[in-house]
Amino acid sequence: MSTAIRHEKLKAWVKEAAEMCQPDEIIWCDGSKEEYDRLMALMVKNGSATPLKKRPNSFLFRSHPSDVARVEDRTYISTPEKIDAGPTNNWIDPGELKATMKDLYKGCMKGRTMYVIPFSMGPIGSPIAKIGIEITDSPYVVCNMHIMTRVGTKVIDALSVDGEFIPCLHSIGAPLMPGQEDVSWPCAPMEKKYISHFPDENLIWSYGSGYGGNALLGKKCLALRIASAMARREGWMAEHMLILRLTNPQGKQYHIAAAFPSACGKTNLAMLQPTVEGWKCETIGDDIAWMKIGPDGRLYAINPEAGFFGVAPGTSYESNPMAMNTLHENIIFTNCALTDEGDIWWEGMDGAPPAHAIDWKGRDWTPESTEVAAHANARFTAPARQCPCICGDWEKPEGVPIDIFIFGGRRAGVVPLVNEAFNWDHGVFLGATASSETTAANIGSVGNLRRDPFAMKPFCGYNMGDYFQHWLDMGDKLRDKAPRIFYVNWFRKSSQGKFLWPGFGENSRVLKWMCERIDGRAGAVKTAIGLLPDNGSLDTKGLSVPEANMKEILNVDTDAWKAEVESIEKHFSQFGDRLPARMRQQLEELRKRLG
Ligand code: SAT
Ligand code: MN
Repeated sequence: MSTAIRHEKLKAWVKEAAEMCQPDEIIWCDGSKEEYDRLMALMVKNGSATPLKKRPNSFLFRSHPSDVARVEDRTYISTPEKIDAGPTNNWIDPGELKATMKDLYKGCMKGRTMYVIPFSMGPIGSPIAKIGIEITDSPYVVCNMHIMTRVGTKVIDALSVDGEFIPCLHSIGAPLMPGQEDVSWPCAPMEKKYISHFPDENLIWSYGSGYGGNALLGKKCLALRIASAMARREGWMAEHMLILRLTNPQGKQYHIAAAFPSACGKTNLAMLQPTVEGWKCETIGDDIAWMKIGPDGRLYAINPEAGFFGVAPGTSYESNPMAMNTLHENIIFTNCALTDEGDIWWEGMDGAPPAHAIDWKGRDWTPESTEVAAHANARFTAPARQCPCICGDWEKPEGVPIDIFIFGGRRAGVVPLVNEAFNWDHGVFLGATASSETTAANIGSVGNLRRDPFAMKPFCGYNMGDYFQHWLDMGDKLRDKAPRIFYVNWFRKSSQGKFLWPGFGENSRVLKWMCERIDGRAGAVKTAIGLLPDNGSLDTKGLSVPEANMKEILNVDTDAWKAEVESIEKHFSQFGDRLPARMRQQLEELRKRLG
């Protein structure tokens, strides 16, 4: 394939990387099935992949116990000025960071193969799509990229001789010396891991980790951190959002884009099976939305990815039957447990746990074991086209017109099931103040409350204060064509610590209310925090939630919200003069409404 490359800049970049990393060999990936099969066979042979007897063409990987999730405190936004990375990002001066990383990259691929992966985020040829080239020394990354993005010769053709591409350099940081035996998941120690972004140059350098968002650079690094900075410069949006299509019994379609932090159920919501009669849901994306204003002035969204990198534990026929039915074949599983029958297993799967399994660390496991069998951030990598409810238009180059934005998080208290923003600025305020209890998707403690604006805290490639302003600017451009904005919390608990809302398919009731709000058919009461469903406008027919619980999940506790205002004030103060005046004004108005 290398003979076909006529893009001088690309060739020069690959040559430069090869001189620095010194691989034994360079392979240009063509994205073919043959390539995928060959690399998988290689990884089965060297012991890093286990083929699953029960699932055709599916494989289990076990990562190094230290390399199990995104490493936010090793992730950098390296802008010339620190202030442009903002208070929510780690920053190192680009000159210094590049010098440090060049030292690490020097000879880092010795004894290994360098793979050059041309990939497209978004359908090739879509006006919203972008091309990236990932260089990696991990065949696991190549196979995951095959599923998660559109890889191959077509991308090289689309680039032609001088097309724009985003260079993404990745190394696991584990050179192999002559005679040295390889391990099944090579990676570098934590203090040598760097996930670095140079947004001014559209450049990504990742070192030391082979896991998920640290290594599959098309996903969080390109499609969110670099793309968010590009989107601001170019007047579009790159968001941490699922995209779904809801169709009502009359056949009217609504497109919803929803932002939740990692591991808060985006994949479940994206594949929702409505319990309300006559409504239908189809999936367009489960993690990332790229949106541009179309010729008609509306906001159009594409899913830049081609697969799902979903959290495995908790996924079941009960919680997400569509995901379960996506996973029968052609799947990469990482850090799940292995059953004696040659299938995978994880906590929260339907039915009884296996009597014996091999856990994610490769040890014997039984239900009596004190540790979990699958890591809490165990993942499946699945082709989106295999999802039974994938929308026929999921690859439409121009995207789908968004009617509704939803923000949310995981909050045991205070935040009601649903509320609607009074207007765009208020909606941006709801996004800017979104909060959630932390999950296992990032390394760190679980269950702490953190403000995660627009679920973008770990993914915004520039100053978050400027990002709020970008949202306001987009609203100014969209005006009456702007999507309506809602905030949800599926995770509110009773004083006994029980979830008040059943969630999953029943969330369709809340989505239905939103659609009916748009159509002017559902009522709402004005509260201090937003518009809540009025008596009877939320469809609870056939729902077995006690009246008292319904009351509690829709309750707005003024005192609790006054405390929330203080916490928002503190959250906002970190942005200094980069906080848009319109956001400060929203906070003042909330304070006034609370009395
Ligand atoms: O590891 S990923 O960043 O790809 C998944 C996630 O955190 O959402
Ligand atoms: Mn995500």
